[in-house]
Amino acid sequence: MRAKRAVLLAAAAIGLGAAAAGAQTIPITATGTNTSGGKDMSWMVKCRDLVGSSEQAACASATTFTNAIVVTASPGGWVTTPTAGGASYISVAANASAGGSVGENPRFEYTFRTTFDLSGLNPLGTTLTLNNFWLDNYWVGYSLNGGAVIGSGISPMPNPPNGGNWTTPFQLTVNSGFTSGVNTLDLIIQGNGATDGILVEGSLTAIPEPATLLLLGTGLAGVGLIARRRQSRAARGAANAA
Ligand SMILES: [Ca+2]
Repeated sequence: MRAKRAVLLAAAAIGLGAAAAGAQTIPITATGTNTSGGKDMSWMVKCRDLVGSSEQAACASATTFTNAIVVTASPGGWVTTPTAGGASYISVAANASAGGSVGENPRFEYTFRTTFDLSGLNPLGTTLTLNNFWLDNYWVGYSLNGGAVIGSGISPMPNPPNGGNWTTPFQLTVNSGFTSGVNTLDLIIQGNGATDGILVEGSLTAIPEPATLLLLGTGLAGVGLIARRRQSRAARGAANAA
């Protein structure tokens, strides 16, 4: 009876192990969902004046990375904010404007930054998918862990200036450039200074790193050994009783 239970336990452990060895989903914190006092605690923003003459006030308040501001307005053409999933646009100001409408277009560059943790997971087997990605105005690219800025991987391909990107939901897929532990994702856009921002919903899929799989395998072998020992002990006990 005890041996049977041990075998069942071992089988259950193997089942759990198989589930753990499969792909895991790690959420990217959607923009505007982890907030405090109107600030996004999971997303930072940095703003740069491309013309360089006189930074508008809201851009000047974010020349180094600071918590992004949750946008409370929905300009024409933007997806309703917050979305059904709770996400909102983020920017350098609650009205999404770096300092009102300005003549130069694009005038400002924004780098939005978030982090995610791949501890215990294989960076080589990771895929990042932003399945609901809105931006106003222009796509520049993404950067992982301070690497090169990459403009590809987005679908459909955003329009050049004055193309009305804010009416289109984009999808961004990233398959390489990940590292062990905490990763940094930068999304870089440019805007005209009036209603500039991004809205992001997405997640990562990752598989356990080889070392984790090895540990898991060792653990399973141990469980199997215990089960076998219990089984033979039970068999001896039965023989003695007979
Ligand atoms: Ca704009």
